[in-house]
Amino acid sequence: MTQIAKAEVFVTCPGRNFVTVKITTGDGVTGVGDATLNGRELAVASYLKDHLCPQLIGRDPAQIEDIWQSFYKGAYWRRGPVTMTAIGAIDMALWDIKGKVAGLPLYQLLGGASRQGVMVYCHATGHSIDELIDDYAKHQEQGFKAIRVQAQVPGMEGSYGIAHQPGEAYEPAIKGQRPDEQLWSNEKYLDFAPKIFDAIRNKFGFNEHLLHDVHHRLSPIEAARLGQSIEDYRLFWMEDPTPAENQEAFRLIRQHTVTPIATGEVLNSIWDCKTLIEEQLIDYIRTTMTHAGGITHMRRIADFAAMYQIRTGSHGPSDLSPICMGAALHFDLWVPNFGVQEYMGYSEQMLEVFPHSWSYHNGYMHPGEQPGLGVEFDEKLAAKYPYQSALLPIARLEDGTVWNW
Ligand code: GCO
Ligand code: MG
Repeated sequence: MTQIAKAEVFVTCPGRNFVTVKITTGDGVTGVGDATLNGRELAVASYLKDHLCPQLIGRDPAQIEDIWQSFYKGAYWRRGPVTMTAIGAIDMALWDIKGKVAGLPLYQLLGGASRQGVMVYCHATGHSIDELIDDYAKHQEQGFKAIRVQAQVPGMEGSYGIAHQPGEAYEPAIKGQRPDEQLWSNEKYLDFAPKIFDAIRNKFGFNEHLLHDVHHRLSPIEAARLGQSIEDYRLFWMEDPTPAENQEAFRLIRQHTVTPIATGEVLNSIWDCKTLIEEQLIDYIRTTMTHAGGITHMRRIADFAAMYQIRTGSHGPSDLSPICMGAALHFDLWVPNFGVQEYMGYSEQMLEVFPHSWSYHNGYMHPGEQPGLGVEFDEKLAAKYPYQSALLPIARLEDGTVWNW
């Protein structure tokens, strides 16, 4: 294989912004990686264009580990979402190249399939519990074995995870230069949340795995109370019950409830989840390829988690590009301690820009047999959709205090 000849960065907005890295070798093999950091896309694009891509030219694309280590240690300023997303995208693109050169899909390079398919969870949402029930039924018909449920807290239009219009896909980033501000109350949420699970289990029984995202909004003691109050509904997980910057905060939740806990979508390195894993404070680790340093670093996190019987449950929102989804499905098919994979889906417009080989059947996905990641990037089509500024919202409590969104 020849050296790296080109490393390019593309920002495109086929309905939402995606950042893509494309690496080309001297003999014309290409690899792609996802570098999308929702609401902060251009910061990663600049980190890549201005700092990492020039250093790649002339390097041996086969040296994935050495390139990873030199970008991580060589920056001196380690970790953080911008740095780790940039490194993650390059890492994915290099694995893509390695797969194409070897003529093997990524999961074969990692060690082969550990299962026949990847169980994915979808999102059911509603402005009311009745609307949620209808949406749940639709997803059940599509064969999903695991369903995340979110419903709007009465009077709180800013409830996390609710589609703007019934039947529409949920999209948190809002176009514009200033973030949208949304009203929130922990007390009202705590009062309402158990009613969601009660309604769903009463209507549909215990056939599907039930998931729920608290989206970092509770204090540890509130989260402990929520976890305890919903134990009988046997959730697959309660996600991000409290912010995880302070990993020790999860001790308190753990002491009080057997509701399983998932966290990690905003964490970027093995260090960010060290205590959570070592003290078995969580059951599922949600780090992703894109935001946690690519395949090379995710493999390290998953192996570390396996020692403590913690399983993977990677973040898979539509604000990570189909390239990340492809990489994640290969990883999930291989990783021994797999739990579940989030799959929010994409619009037709988005999928046209990223032709892919993965498939969905009856609750399970498969990455396909194409060499590498099995996802391509249509540069020409992408150029028709220029970047549009869009930001994630801010949550405020009823007295105006800024809260965790
Ligand atoms: C999830 C997430 C997302 C995030 C989004 C932010 O569990 O899917 O919480 O919906 O809010 O990725 O950009
Ligand atoms: Mg989440």
